[in-house]
Amino acid sequence: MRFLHTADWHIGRQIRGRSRASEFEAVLTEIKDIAVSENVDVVLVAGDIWDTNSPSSDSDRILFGALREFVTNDIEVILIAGNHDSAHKLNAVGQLSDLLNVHTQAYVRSHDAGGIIRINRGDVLAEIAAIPWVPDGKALNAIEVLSDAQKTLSMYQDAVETVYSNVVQGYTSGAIHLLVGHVFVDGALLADIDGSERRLHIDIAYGIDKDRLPSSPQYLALGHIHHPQEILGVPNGATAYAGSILQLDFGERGQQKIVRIVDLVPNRPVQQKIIPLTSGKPLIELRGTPEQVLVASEQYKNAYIRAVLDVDAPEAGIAQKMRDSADGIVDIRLDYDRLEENISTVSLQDLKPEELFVRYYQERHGTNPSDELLVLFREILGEVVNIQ
Ligand SMILES: [Mn+2]
Repeated sequence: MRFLHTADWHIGRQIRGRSRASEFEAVLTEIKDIAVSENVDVVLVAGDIWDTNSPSSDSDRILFGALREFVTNDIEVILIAGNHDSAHKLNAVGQLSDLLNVHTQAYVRSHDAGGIIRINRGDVLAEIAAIPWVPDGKALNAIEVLSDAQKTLSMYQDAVETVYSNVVQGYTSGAIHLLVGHVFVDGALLADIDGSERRLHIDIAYGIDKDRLPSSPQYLALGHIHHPQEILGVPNGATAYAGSILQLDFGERGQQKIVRIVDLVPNRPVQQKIIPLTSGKPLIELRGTPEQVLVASEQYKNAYIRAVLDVDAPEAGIAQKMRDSADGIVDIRLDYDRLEENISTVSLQDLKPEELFVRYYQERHGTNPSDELLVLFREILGEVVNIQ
């Protein structure tokens, strides 16, 4: 049986207030085309289907349109809830979509109460342990949450391990054994930009060590981390994040988005391959003076651009000016020498309004306000004082 593993669709996500609806439509069409041409039996969506827990009607239209295409092509779908999704909403969708072989797993269920989704294709049976995001609020009670952070994180990990090992107990012999989950695995790579790797660890985030994942599934199809990657050194040997399907924010710039095609037969190691996705606009960062960035942006007509500007000091209105000059620029950062942070012990009550303003400005922008700005401040302050 052939599976397509994808995750973290985040339908409805915008970038700095701009809609990406047409990109979502394009990439979901691309995924459907891949599934059809690769003769996929089942599409696994490992959570974070929507970007928010109250998605717009337009986001629903995009999702249901994509599901309809899979159904029309006789491809079954499994959707599990991620931390961004409303589990109740996914459960509601499932009441009807189940009839069309679009299976949902909104809540954590034990192996004997629906934790395993069974799919028959021809004479092959696949048993898919479907485990949505385990909400920390459900996994931990109030007393546990009140203990120190390390203890809380370790109790969460125990809870996740218990859930995962419970659900896979439902496997029967002779079937394909798969797991689809939305979970953070310790040490996962968040980003690798300009040679600097960023990894996340379970000493600061709710997650689980890879050694505590179950070994009985032939493949663990994971969602949650947006950087596509295989997790190496896991007990079962085949565990991967599919990653998101568009570069969703500038931390994901440069990432090649993909889907994974996974072939499974009972009791055999998995065969897998990666297919790159080409839809959606790239996210890039350009650095230099405002003029240099504008010139460079000419080459990136089809990208969302973060401009990191070399300036001497913050300049009012520069962000708007840049956005107006080049359509692709959606994010502006200013790069200038910032004052050393000094932790002040002065009580705010002892400061005059102008001193307060200067300190606020220093903290916000890392430099001193210009003389013109101070003149303006005094003028406005004068007016306010007169009103009073
Ligand atoms: Mn996500």
